[in-house]
Amino acid sequence: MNLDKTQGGVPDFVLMDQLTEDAMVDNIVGRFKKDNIYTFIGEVVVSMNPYKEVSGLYSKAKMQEYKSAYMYEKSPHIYSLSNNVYRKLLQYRRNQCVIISGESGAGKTEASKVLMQYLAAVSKSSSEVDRVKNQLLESNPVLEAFGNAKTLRNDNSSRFGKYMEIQFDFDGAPVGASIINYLLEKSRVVGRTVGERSFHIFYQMLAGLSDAELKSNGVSKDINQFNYLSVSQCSTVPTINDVTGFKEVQKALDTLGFSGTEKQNMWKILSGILLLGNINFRPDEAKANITRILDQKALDAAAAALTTNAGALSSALTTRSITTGVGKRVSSISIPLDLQAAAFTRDALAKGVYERLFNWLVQSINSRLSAKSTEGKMVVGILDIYGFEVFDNNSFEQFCINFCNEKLQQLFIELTLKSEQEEYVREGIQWEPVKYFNNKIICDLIEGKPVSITSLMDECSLITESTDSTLLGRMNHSFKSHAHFESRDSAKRDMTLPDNSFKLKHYAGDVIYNINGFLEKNKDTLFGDLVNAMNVSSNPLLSSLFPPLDLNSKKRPITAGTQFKNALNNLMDRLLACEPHYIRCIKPNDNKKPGVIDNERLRHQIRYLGLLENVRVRRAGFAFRQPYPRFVWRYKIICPDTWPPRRFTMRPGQDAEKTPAEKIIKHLGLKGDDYRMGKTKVFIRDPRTLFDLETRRDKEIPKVVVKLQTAWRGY
Ligand code: AOV
Ligand code: MG
Repeated sequence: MNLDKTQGGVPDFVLMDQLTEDAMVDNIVGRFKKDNIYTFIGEVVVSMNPYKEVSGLYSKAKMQEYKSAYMYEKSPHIYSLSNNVYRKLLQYRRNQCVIISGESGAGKTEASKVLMQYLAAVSKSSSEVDRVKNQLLESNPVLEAFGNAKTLRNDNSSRFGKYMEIQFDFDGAPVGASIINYLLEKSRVVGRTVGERSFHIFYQMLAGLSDAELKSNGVSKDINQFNYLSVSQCSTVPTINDVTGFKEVQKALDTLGFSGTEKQNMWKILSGILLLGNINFRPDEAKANITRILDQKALDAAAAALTTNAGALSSALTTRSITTGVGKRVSSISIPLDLQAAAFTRDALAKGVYERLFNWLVQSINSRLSAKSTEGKMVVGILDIYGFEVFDNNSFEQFCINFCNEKLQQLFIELTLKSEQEEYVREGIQWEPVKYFNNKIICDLIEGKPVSITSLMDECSLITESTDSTLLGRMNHSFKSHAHFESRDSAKRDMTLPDNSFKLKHYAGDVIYNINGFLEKNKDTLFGDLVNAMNVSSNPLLSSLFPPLDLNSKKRPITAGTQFKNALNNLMDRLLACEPHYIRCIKPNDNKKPGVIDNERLRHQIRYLGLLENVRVRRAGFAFRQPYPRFVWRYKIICPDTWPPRRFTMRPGQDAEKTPAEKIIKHLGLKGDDYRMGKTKVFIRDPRTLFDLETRRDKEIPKVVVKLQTAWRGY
């Protein structure tokens, strides 16, 4: 292991002299200033976003260096972790997963790409495998274009969650992959906070398509002609080039095998979404409760881009059919929508079309990437989700995103402690658990039984008369004295909160949610008239996104909240079935600036991520552990009983190396509690012992080399 303190700090927090938050901050800052953005906590990699290109950090040559080294032999890097993942996959033939967490802008998505690049670079190659590798890597620009956007926190913020499983064959060559996507923040399509953008692809398409192509879709380059884009007053971003971005997307779509027609159909649908946003409404001159289209041209333009019937679209936006009666007496009546409801319906359609297009894109990529056979395949799963986020105005979307982060923290807590504990048990060693904050209480508040925020949302969604304030009222009643819930009406009355809001004390910080829109977003209904209007489109892609509704189905649609909850729990099960690895991302400041360190923000992240506890757990037990053969192989030269090698060290196998390992330990002068001889590994409590071992080894190596040289000369 590289124990060089000239790197600005120790490479593994476990090696710190003092175990305090201050010491952790100092260590991470010290290393960061020397461009060492990665630090270990045992096998966990802590990564701090440099917000700049660190020279020499990533390269093919560097990947090869890490490929031939063990985890601790080289300075901490995502490559070390990636190599460990890959090695374990092949050695133990067990599924691995990498869980990347951290708040918005901390570097999760970048980390996931470094990991994918490493796996692609070091694994076997052949023409078929290279096709898979290329497609794997090219799925990133496509999904980022459609699923990422500029937010106040991050210029390339993931607005969907992504879990990708790469499948490997027996030789360790990637032969396929599958992607599961989680709740896309579709509300972004129709509006967002000032200073943020919609999904990248809209801007890329307008910047990248030729004038003729745009014209044939009924649009032009001018972003301000679209209400849906101009509303947030942000069209260009200094760090983003939409023209080159679009070229990359086009190339990636080609690599993934999307046809020219498919692409054209997509651009047409995207244009149609933008044009929908330009449709406005007015009350009928005679009857105020009847809503009319304000500008027929806007309607025609949208209908043309969506290649659907303008009349059908118009009535789907301004009226709603309701079926009444039973059996043969079923009839349909049409009721008018008021101005607000019509605008709401228009937006629901735009969001619905985009979401379905995104899901189709993921499924199409999956069908291209799917391995011919999944029999006997091993997988590496990579989880890159939206990070914890707090804005001035937080809604249902932030609620879901932050819930997801709570679940991941829960998993981290369980697994780091559990796997640690299990190892001690397996090796027959006793240990005392370390105290830590368990966020299970917050997960239960959100999804637990019998009453939780999601269960109340679902109950209210079923009752037509319920409004957002009904929901808030019920939450106030049920969680009155909950330690992590506050509102104007809770036990700890916080009168500074706006009256339509509630506060959740998340593990990563307090967030005030505005209740407005929660119920509608949870219900997430798209009226049948809209589905029909899209189904009859002569754009085959659009039509396929809206299969006809089954009018006879008695099943209640599952709410968005429950769907998300189920998907997350399914994800947790998947992750639990793999051997987990962690990348914990943190960011140095909130302004996306290189070289600027906000100590308080740093300390806050270290605290809520539970990093100090992580180090403690690692240290309270035994900071270092090594399988006997490896330990003996590396340190035998420091002990006269094991060097020059005796016969017993030459025999392979774990047990055979236990005796020499103990001899080395004794030679170091370790006693009683300093170490444990487990079943297959040696455990050393004090990390400084490792310094000692390494220093002694360094001293011995030149002698061995001199001896070898002398021996050569003798020949
Ligand atoms: P996130 O995925 O954690 O946020 P990203 O991976 O998108 O964060 O990182 C945000 C930005 O920080 C990137 O666009 C880069 O400019 C910069 N960055 C991150 N990691 C590195 C690195 N290793 N080297 C150089 N620059 C980096 V979010 O998706 O918002 O939760 O939802
Ligand atoms: Mg991201």
